[in-house]
Amino acid sequence: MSDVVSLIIDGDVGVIKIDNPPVNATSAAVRQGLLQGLEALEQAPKLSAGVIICAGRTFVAGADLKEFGRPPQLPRLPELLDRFERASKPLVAAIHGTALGGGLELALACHARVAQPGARLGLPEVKLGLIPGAGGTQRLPRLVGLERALAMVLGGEPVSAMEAVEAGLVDELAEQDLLEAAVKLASSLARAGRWRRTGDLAVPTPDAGELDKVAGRLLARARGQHAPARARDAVLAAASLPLGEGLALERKLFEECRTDAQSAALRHLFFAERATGKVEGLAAPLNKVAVVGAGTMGSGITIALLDAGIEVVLIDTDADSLERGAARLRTHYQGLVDKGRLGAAQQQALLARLVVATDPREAAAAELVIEAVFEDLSIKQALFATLDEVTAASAWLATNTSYLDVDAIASATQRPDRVLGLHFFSPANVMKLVEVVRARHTSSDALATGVALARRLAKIPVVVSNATGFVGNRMLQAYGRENQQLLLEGATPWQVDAALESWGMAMGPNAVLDLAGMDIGYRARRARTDLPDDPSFFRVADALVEQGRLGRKSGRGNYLYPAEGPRQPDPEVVQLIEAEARRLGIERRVVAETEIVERCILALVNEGARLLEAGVAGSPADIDVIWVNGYGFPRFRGGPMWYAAQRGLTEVVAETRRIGKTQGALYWTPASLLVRLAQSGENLYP
Ligand code: 3H9
Repeated sequence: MSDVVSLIIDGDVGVIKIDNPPVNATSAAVRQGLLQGLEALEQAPKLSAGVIICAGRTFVAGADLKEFGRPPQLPRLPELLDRFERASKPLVAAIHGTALGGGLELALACHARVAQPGARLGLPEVKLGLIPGAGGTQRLPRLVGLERALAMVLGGEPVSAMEAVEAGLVDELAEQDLLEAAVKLASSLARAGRWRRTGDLAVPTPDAGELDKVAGRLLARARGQHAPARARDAVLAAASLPLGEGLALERKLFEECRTDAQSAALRHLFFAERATGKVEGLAAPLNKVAVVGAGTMGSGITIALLDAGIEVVLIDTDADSLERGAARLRTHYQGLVDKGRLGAAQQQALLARLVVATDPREAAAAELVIEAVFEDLSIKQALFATLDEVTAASAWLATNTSYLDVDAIASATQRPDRVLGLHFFSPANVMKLVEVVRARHTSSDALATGVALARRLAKIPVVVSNATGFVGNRMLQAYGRENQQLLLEGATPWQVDAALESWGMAMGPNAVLDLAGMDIGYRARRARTDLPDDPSFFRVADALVEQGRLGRKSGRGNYLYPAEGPRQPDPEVVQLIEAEARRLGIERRVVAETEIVERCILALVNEGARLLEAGVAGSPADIDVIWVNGYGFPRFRGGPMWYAAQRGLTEVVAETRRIGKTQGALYWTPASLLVRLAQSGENLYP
């Protein structure tokens, strides 16, 4: 029938099979094939029912995201699915893998659903700034009720096949052969001569209070995003409007989402996050990894490795630190057991893969060593010299440094081609981002091995080149310096944080400093020789540290942290800032929220462009992935470089120059890449 959809006869049942790798998305060819398949099925007198099934690893995982932004091709999915629902013969969806978005909508338009026990079903459109646009918001509530439909559509998280059965979304679990079970069910519906059209069902009467609670909770989580509120309106319409009108409203709201810049930004990130994992080079499989340094970072990395089924030797030459690290691991897993998220047997199996040691020679059998010791170049160099001696010549050696020179660390070994950076973010078992650092001699196989490991740990690796602070922290410095300068000029830490948080940053820069511990940056600045000659550079942060205000860990930093309750502004901090500003001859004034956002974000953009120019970042999309996944940049804005591109580089350059008039050229000379692109009318993205 077509390359991607075929009709196979199984007794009196026609099996429409979709085979469109990698995820059977409903591309134009699939939609055409489905229509032809349905017509052929309806016209064949010998066939009394149909089954929709997919080849490969999954049921349809959604509309084809590559088609968004291209001219639409017929048949469109909503009309096609209406046609499926009104079919003259019963249709059964046979689900394995993931039935997501348009895929679940296809299943909802069928007359019954059979799923393998491991299948997952969901409407994740909000994660792409969309709402379900092919009947999902109208048909799902008719099967599972408004409350659950709201939770699934606004939250975007899939449910398991078992939950789907309990909710009434799936009719049957196929413990054995999926196709056989679906064919049997389709045949029996045909024999009975009765089948149910989802769209004909009434929406169960909701509990209004509960509805408000569910919607309120989910919308609060979706701060700044447009799609979830539209999704709520569409789902609630299922209860108040007849199907046809509900579908028309869904269509209208879907179109608003599709043309919204937020959706373009989120779809950009979807592909960008998948592209960063594609590197040349041969990745070595890893089964045994040593982690040196049992502090917070080392323990977090160890958890991530153990969770991925890798054997770990955790080494710390200080027996007390090692014991604290080991205790942290035990507490972590015990916590999961207590919450019922891990079985006792699994806990045992995980911990059985862990060995702890104080002697670096215990790294001898490791295929990869990840160093996570104190940020001090000479300590790291000495350790790498030792590791070079004690490990096999084939072992890879990685440093988790967040800003030190990886070339200098590699130079302590005889195998600089096998040395790389693996910059995890804290807490390393939670944060998705890993900067995989290419030093001067790092081989492509070493990079590929680092990237593959990060993927195996379910993280998002981004390859960056060796430079102080790499990409993420280098940009953080530019952003942080602007924050600090704004404080001296008249803003308060809570004002800066509130402005950036309401713009969408997960946490303001001053709250972040307090969380991370301000002494870390303080020490790093003391050790560096490349900082600008600028007496106001990070002066507020330094003065706070000098007063013993290290952040949360000391109970006070930019904020006060009472033993109970949330952080609080502290007038003493304002006095300290005023004193510093006086000393530096800076006259304080009222700083507007718009100025705060503009200066912090454009500083970020300009530094990002400089890193692109210098080849430290591989692409603008890499920078976006780093800032969204490592630094809380709002996803719905697509990342700093995407934001700049959408705003227009001519405006970005003009605005950077305008700020430079009062702030000076040291920080505010627009990156020549931006100037060049703006002049030639090009943009950052192809
Ligand atoms: C929608 O359905 C709108 C409708 O309501 C209305 C329409 C009118 N399109 O993630 P992976 C590619 S909106 C095109 O690495 P995994 C992906 O780029 C959609 N391509 O694998 C990658 O390509 P490559 C709602 C897609 O096993 C490859 O497949 N659906 C699509 O870790 C493998 O992907 C969603 O939002 C797509 N829809 O995870 C689901 N999906 O190899 C989005 C994937 O070249 N997808 N690709 O890099 C996912 O969540 C995951 O891909 C999935 C598999 C869980 C399916």
